[in-house]
Amino acid sequence: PFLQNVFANHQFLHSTVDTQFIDENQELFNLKPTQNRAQKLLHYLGHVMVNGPTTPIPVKAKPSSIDPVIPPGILGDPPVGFRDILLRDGPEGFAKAVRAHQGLLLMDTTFRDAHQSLLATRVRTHDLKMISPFVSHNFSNLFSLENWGGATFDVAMRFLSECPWKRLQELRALIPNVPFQMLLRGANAVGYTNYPDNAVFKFCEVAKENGMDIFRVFDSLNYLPNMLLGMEAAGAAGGVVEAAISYTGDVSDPMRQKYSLDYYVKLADELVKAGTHILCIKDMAGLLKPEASKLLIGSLRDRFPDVPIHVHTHDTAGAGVAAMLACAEAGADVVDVAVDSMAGMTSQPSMGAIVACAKGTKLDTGIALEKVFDYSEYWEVARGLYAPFDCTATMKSGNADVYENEIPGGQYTNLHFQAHSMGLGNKFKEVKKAYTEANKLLGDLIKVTPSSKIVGDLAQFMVQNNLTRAEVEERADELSFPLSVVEFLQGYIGIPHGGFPEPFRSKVLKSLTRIEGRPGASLPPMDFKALEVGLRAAHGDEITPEDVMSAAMYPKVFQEFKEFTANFGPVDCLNTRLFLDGPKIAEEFEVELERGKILHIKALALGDLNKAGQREVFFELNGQLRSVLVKDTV
Ligand code: 3PY
Ligand code: ZN
Repeated sequence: PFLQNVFANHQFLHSTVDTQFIDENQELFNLKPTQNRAQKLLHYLGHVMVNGPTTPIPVKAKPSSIDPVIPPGILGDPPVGFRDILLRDGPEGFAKAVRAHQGLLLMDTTFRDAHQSLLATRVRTHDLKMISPFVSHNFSNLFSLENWGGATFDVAMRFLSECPWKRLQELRALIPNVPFQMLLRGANAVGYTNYPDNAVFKFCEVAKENGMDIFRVFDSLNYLPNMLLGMEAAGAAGGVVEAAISYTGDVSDPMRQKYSLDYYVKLADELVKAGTHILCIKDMAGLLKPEASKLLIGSLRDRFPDVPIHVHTHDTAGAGVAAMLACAEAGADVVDVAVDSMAGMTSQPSMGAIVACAKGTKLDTGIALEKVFDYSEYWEVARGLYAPFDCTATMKSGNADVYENEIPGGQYTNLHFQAHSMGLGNKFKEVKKAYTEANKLLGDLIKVTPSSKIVGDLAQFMVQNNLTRAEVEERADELSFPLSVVEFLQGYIGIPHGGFPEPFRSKVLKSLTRIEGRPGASLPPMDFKALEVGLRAAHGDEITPEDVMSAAMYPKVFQEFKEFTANFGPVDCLNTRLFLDGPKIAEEFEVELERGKILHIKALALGDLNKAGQREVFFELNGQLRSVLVKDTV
């Protein structure tokens, strides 16, 4: 299968050539990258065998040795789903159909938020693809499948060395009937900072072209100008706009007045006025209690009889199922769940529990429980492959203390990991307490990416420097705060509800500039053409419009990802155990580079350390002996 090139030329390999050889044999230097993808993958596998995983591993655990099995039930074409309605009737028609639907609809978060919350966002395209035909055939009545956006974009490139766009394209091909949903951080798109407006618009356009359907748009401060920008961008791309109000506080507690029922209803008015197709309550920390659900969703239902309402929550305290059932009772059209084995704790409430509880009632989901069991079994085993990232290694349960600290699901898990790695048993309690205090210091914020990170950074700063809230307030003009905190106070992510905390802000900023209004409005537009030219110069001509967007969002991460793949090839083709752990000696396996192009590989031996600190790793590749030299860095 390999074309003749210099690497297969006897004369060249034995160094009996001079530069004239190049002139006389130009065709041998036609090196298409595809020709050595196999060799690059061997290099990767050798590297992992010698040095361990290339991605940081938070837990000392090995991927399980059991492979997930695809359940039966994938015959013929998949049934018609809500995406067929969307393609036929457009976003408005789709919204009408959702509103008219009898029974409760579900969004499945297993492909995004569930693993972002439980497995450090590490689930790879390989394992998503395996189960995708089953989802398409057996969950055709889902409202949507959340499979993109949030932290997945960054993590795919940074830690999994795979292209987030390729993930979207491949899943789209396998699931044509269920709408795909993504989380768009408003003017922050899929990043942590504000981007120029044209970058947000272009991002949505390319996402829609690659198969994205529904854009859940939020802003981490519920700052309306940022939200409107994101909504406009998603709408202009032709997507379904789902404006999401981030929920904090407790509308059922008369003592909590800052984020009152009135606050949420007024914000919803603005979003409906701006033409959102769907209205979402995004309860990122899992604070929405059943009583609050009745009040909030009941009010929104009465006020907007024609607008579909979608509710997102996390099960951190353990009340997620009760809350989502209360939301549905109060008139929500769609609630978010994750399949059972990927549900609970800081993830979403369990799909199986909701399907079972709604069965036979007016909220019946129409989803077959047996199919949920099969789906759950797949993920239970697949989850074992991600043992090095599983929060249950250290976190044994959810905790109702979230009603006090209000830490969003994904961040709760991250902070737990971090506190645990500091080696002190009670550190997490201290961090959570500091988080509560830091939030108060900053004026009681909505806390979700990126505002949650700012509160977390301040909390960590307080723990590290042993500072109380009163001390921080008193010494605000002399402390050197984390950059994220300073920039927040400067107005870099927008303006919080109720304004910035004073005199704290003035004491910290002194003469530093303050941004007025929407931060993105003062950023110059991004020059995509110049960006593309630069990328071609750096990485060759195979730069796609999707690559340009990756670089626009994460320039450094994209560059490192390209360098990694230039060295190690398409590692997304490897199964997860091989990716994380490499093969065992004498193990034989197959790698599908692309449809029908399969490599047969056997790991043969690991050589001794040579004088240059390297080891030779021997493989059999499609029946031929190959070896790679790997620097031993352990
Ligand atoms: C994200 O922004 O990634 C979130 O999941 C917020 O809930
Ligand atoms: Zn979430």
